[in-house]
Amino acid sequence: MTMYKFNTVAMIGLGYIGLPTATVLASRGVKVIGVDVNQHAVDTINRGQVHIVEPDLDGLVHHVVKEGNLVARTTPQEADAFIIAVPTPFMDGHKPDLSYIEAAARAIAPVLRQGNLIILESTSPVGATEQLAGWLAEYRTDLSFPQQAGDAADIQLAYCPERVLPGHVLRELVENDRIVGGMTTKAAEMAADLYQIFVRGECLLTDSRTAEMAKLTENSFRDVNIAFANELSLISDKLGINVWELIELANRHPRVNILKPGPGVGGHCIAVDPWFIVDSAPKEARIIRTAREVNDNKPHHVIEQVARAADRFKNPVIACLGLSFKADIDDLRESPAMDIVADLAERDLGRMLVVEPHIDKLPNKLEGKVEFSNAEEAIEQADIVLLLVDHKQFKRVRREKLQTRVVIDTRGFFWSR
Ligand code: SAJ
Repeated sequence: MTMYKFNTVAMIGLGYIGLPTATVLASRGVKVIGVDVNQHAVDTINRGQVHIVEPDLDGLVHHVVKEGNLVARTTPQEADAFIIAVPTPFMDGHKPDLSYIEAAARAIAPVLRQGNLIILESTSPVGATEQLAGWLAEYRTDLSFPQQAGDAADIQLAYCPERVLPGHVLRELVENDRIVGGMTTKAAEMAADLYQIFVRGECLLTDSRTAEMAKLTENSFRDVNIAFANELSLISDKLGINVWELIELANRHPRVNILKPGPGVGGHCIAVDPWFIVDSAPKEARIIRTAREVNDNKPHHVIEQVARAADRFKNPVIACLGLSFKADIDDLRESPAMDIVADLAERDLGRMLVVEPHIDKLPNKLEGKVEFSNAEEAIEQADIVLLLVDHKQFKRVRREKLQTRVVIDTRGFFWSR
């Protein structure tokens, strides 16, 4: 049974997490004020359109804006609850950069009132929610915060990480279990009531530090496991073993489940979050740090493989299949495939034909350096075929075409028993 009511919620940050969350809340009848410093994003949303790509989001945004339940603005206004979903990149030396959270604190401080709940959703190092509460207490000396008054504080704060998979955000927002970490018990209970407006999964209550660490742990778990697979691919190359066959066989063990090697780990989370743990506990986080290094090194290994293959030809044609950071999406940011292609182009190894079915033209970084092509044409002309992303479109590639070419298959896409 819910105790706390939230009629208006302000979402600070309308990016890949903030906008879908704001939209789903609004679709449940909550009045949502979306806040973003990006005027273009605000204008786009207020027209009922989207500035990011996520399946089915456009239709839902259109609907909630038309109904008047979602309004975007560049500055916050009063609300019952504030959810902060701003970026937390890292700075030099892999140190977390909390400046966007600090800016959000500055922006909401003037409009806070007694009884408010503030939820931090941005992936953050352990202690960030307490830090946020500290900043707010400096700006608003007239209000009390959990570090001063516990459950009786005027303002309550909680940390509730998102864990949705890009490409499945609208479904996972509703279905996934949610970790709700309060700075106080009351904060956790309030936040759980808010999430229960749209979450069908379970809300699991804990404290804010455990919740912060849980988010980092989930992505580090995946990073460490991918690193194990990537390390196996290097060892197998050295020992003349087919890593895909090796993993398939080992995975027949009832308690072994090895992930897939690839050209490296991309995206905005898995390659970043583990560093927040390393930064907080550098001496202790040894496997986590090494996993990051192993995964970051994988693109160099692929580049060396291609360079060695290219040495065997005079002016080879190299077909590169895929640029995005993982299969069946159009997101080229933080993509190892992009880095590999850009590096190979710089080395001038031969003619490079690049295929990415999810975009219409080459990204600026590659413009003029490689040729944009389609899979069939590129493979037809190629001496070397480099498979970087396992897009489903590449399933149509005719295997016999590959037999006369050097194939470097970073995802085991063309391999089968
Ligand atoms: N990858 C491999 N081998 C694998 C699996 C993935 O090389 O076996 C690579 C992918 O190609 C990609 C990268 O890892 O380059 C990351 O892809 P992903 O699909 O594992 O994850 P993301 O970054 O799209 O989303 C992750 C998810 N976290 C976990 O699965 C623990 C998602 O649930 C989080 O919400 C998201 O990070 C986030 O925002 O933190």
